Amino acid sequence: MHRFFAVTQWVLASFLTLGASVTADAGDLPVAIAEVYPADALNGLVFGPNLPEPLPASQLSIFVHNSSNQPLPGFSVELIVLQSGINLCPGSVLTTEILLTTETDDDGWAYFELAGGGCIHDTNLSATIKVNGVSVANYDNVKSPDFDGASGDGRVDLSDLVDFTGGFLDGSGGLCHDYDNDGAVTLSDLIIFSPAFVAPNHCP
Ligand SMILES: [Ca+2]
Ligand SMILES: [Ca+2]
Repeated sequence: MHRFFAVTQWVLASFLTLGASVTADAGDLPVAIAEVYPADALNGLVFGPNLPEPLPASQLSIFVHNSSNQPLPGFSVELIVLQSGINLCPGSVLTTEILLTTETDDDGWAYFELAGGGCIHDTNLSATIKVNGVSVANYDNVKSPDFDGASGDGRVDLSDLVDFTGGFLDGSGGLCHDYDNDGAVTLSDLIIFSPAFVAPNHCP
């Protein structure tokens, strides 16, 4: 498995070069455009147990700017994730939905760490990002290497490997480990799973 760790960095770096833009009507405020890395390239969010180190794919970076590509500092940024199917690491806020809030910095960037496991596959509005209360991005997929076919239990171990391998080899594991949501569990997904399994990643 270690050979795949070496190529993790360049693949995730390539994800970070990609991004999509979604515009929104923000009333009297400038129209905010959000570029979300790596979620836009993956067409979904990736959670991961955050120890010993957060997975790169679980570190969400959001660039908020106007139509002239000028950053919009001081804008509130919210991340809302349907709780059903996702198990957060201890210490995260648990309500009827997962809600994280922060504010763009002087350069227009906001950051979230997605600590947890589970799977929401192909479900409308699984996750929403709002800037100053206006929806700027929606995703139908929220996934994690910590998923054993039933749920996430806060650590990436053999039970998760079994489910991943089922999807990778013959599709029997379903698409919960299809982190880039291209319809199959392939090498690009193994590159995200492998370092989480090798570490192994776990919740506090
Ligand atoms: Ca697990
Ligand atoms: Ca895939």
